[in-house]
Amino acid sequence: MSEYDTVGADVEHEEEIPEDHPRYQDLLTRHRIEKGVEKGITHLQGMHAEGRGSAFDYLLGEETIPSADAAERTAAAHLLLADRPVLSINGNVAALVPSEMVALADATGAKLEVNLFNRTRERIEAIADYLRDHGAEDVKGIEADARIPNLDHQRAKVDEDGIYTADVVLVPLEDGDRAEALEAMDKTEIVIDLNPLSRSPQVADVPIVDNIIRAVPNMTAHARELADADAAELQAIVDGFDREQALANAEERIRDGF
Ligand code: PTJ
Repeated sequence: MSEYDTVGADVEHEEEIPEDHPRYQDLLTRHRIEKGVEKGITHLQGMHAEGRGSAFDYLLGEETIPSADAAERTAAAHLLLADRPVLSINGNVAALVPSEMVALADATGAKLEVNLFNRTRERIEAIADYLRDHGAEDVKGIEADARIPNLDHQRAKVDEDGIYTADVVLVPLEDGDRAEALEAMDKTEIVIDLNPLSRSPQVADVPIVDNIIRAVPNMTAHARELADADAAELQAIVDGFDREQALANAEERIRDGF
């Protein structure tokens, strides 16, 4: 029996997962999603989404590949250049990276908005409370006084002074219909999704094919490093990014392993 055989499904606190376990990141994400479901912030379907993501992450080598790092730097530049940037939070995002999303919002001046695929008042409020527990001050998405055009009622609900009027929006782990509908509103759309073939990264201006637990802290690090950059420097980063190449590089890594 190896020392790791003791890491079972009944880990109560994430500190109990040994950091040197060969599948540490996977165990940590699974644990956070499970706790998110227990707390009422993550939908049960979030576990299925996590399983799909985990399979792609395994094939990517569970690391941030160079094209994903470039996408993360470009995303940071877009958020810093934006007039009204918004970071969208669903039940998986809240469970996996709550304080990291708050840190990214602080580093870029973006607003945080809870926006759910399976929307209920209880989950919206539980997620907003959870983000406040992790340092968020203002959390949007509760009013839901505007609608994304061409989407069914529940999934279309957003805040007028949040996603509806945002010029740049980060939508991690997003459903394809909504990613397309946001793109049709002419927003600059940044998507984090481990599956490069999924519709959301396919329609994004900046597709980030990386695990959200690595992508968000890396975006924050880039944003902090670029804090004093002028608009021309940020625009040069944006102009130098090739979305098609980023998607192709990720697919190549997944299919061929290099
Ligand atoms: O909280 P809600 O109600 O808004 O629901 C959220 C989920 C994620 C359940 C909902 O949006 C959904 O069903 O999403 P999909 O259609 O399963 O898409 C999720 C995408 O995220 C898939 O393409 C996964 O590969 C990807 N994904 C899953 N986990 C991660 C990930 N991408 C990056 N990092 C992850 N940890």
